[in-house]
Amino acid sequence: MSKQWASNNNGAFKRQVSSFRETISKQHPIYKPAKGRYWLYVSLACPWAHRTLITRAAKGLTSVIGCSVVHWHLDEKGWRFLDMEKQLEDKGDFLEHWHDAAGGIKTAKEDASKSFAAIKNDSERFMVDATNEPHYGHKRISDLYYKSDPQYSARFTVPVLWDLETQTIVNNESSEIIRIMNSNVFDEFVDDKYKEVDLVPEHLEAQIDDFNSWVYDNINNGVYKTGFAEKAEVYESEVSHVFEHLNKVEKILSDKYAGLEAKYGKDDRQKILSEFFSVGNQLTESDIRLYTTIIRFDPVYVQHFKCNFTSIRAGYPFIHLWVRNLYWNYDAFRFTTDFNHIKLHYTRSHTRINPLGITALGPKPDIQHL
Ligand SMILES: N[C@@H](CCC(=O)N[C@@H](CS)C(=O)NCC(=O)O)C(=O)O
Repeated sequence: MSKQWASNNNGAFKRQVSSFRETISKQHPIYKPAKGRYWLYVSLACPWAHRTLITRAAKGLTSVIGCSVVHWHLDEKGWRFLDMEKQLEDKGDFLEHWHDAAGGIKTAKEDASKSFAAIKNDSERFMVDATNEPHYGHKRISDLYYKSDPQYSARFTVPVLWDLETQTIVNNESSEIIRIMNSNVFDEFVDDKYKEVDLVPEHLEAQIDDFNSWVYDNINNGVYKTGFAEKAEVYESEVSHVFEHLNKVEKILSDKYAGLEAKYGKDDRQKILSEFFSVGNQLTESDIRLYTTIIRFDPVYVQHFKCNFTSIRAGYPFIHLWVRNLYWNYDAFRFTTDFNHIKLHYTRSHTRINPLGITALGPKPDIQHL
């Protein structure tokens, strides 16, 4: 059985370092800002890729930087796109789903929400929940890595920010891609209202960096270190770190809420929520980076990664309010969150953790209303 992560002999999970680290700017000798020149390749399941999708939407870049989505199932060769040729050969399946989707009679997505048993785990199934690769007809994310660097020998991760002009990867590190998107280099191509959006304002930058750094190690990557631990002692120590740091976030958000109640009065919930963010009183990159883990926590990490001291909804009222506020009140969050991709990816791809590939149906609902 193939292993989808690297671990050292202490049984601890180690995330690889990203290899393509360029930026985009007017001064850059190669990568200049332009509309339609760059393309983002993502998985809707992946929390790191999800950061880039939220930032792209929040900064109004959806018509400046195009996007392709891989299928939720990660196999031993990595992420794959919708394979149009294969689907055409496999006529029955293709036509059935094509008509469903086009005619709106019954989409595979609706099937999935009723029963995950309707979704097969083989790589041949019709991939309704992926896009094709529109520029080169590539079948896999690995094709992009090899096109960029024929000697590439590390993992084929998403997100990938691609340059259509030089046909190379600009950057495959989400923390840097979101800084590029926030840097205003694309301002001339977006509506005025988006030029005002600054997810890393100068006066909060130090606080954002500090928050991000402990959240990354103990929460974002912490859940992976917990779930991919290969020894009980490693698991037990990592899961404790996760919950210690969720407690820390809960305290920050509960203090923040108390301050906002004092400022606006207990009853002005709308005003309170308009400033209820993790750092400062505005939406920042820290909210985006924390959100992509918290939104996956109850549906996946509690059972699949055994992060089960409690759930967000049962144990963390302020984190729960914060995540629902982002999900229900901000399109950039809600429209980039796909619970089917999220649940199916983890439970059907990590065969060492979940060999039978049965996807837990709960919790119901995936996210509660505000
Ligand atoms: N440092 C990267 C990490 C990205 C990453 O680990 N992506 C995972 C998905 S959640 C991936 O593509 N894994 C594919 C593989 O390892 O084969 C970033 O933040 O951009």
